[in-house]
Amino acid sequence: MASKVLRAVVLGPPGSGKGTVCERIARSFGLQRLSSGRFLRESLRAGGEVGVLAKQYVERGLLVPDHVITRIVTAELEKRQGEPWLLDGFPRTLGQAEALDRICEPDLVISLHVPFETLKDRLSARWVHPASGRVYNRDFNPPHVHGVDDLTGEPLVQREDDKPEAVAARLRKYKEAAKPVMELYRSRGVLHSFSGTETNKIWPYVYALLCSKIPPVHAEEED
Ligand code: G5P
Ligand code: MG
Repeated sequence: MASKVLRAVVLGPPGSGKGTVCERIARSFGLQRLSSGRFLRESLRAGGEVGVLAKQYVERGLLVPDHVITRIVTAELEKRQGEPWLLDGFPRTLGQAEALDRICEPDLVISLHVPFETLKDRLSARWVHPASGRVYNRDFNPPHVHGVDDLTGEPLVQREDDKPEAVAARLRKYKEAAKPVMELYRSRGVLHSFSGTETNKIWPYVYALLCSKIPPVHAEEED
């Protein structure tokens, strides 16, 4: 099979499993995962101009303004011209999708649909270690000791925006912003949607779709 440079996007609301699915795709197909959330967290830690601008939004779980996130992500993509990539969590608005098109139109868009109640439960079960950004989940990947970071032994906290009332508002806002993005990709015929309450059940379908586009570098792993 002729090797194809694949540029793929994984979309989905907060807590839908984008990070988990992207990790598996990256491992199985050797694609480079580019996470907008991770770039933002790195900018926050670096404390430069962009980090200061983004901080107030990220801490509250609000969408960072388009011009800020677009600047960060397009700079990363420009470094990788001609290479395959996998975008995790970008674009989330029509403005971002248009900015991405100016660099490269994605070949494949994976959209994760998880019921609202499941997302609410998942996010309100999330606990973080503020100093490192390590994320735990009470049910899916709990810390070794309840309420305590595995590596440092420091206490875990719940983000303000992961409390149930705040989660509902975040999910509503996500949906409004994402709708025109989905419509754009659907109209181009590149959108593939996957629904379910468990990442482990969605994964085999995502894997099969990717296999129809590029050869895997590692056989499917169970985890
Ligand atoms: P992020 O970092 O992109 P979110 O809020 O969109 O953050 P998050 O939390 O990273 O999304 P995810 O990647 O969709 O979620 O999901 P995940 O991390 O794989 O899984 C979520 C949790 O559920 C984990 O604890 C995981 O272990 C668990 N889990 C996964 N699957 C299952 C399952 O099957 N069962 C169970 N029980 N648990 C499971 O963005 C962070 C912030 O940056 C800004 C925003 O402020 C955003 O809030 N930002 C942007 N702003 C504007 N535009 C953009 N494009 C932006 N990108 C980021
Ligand atoms: Mg994520």
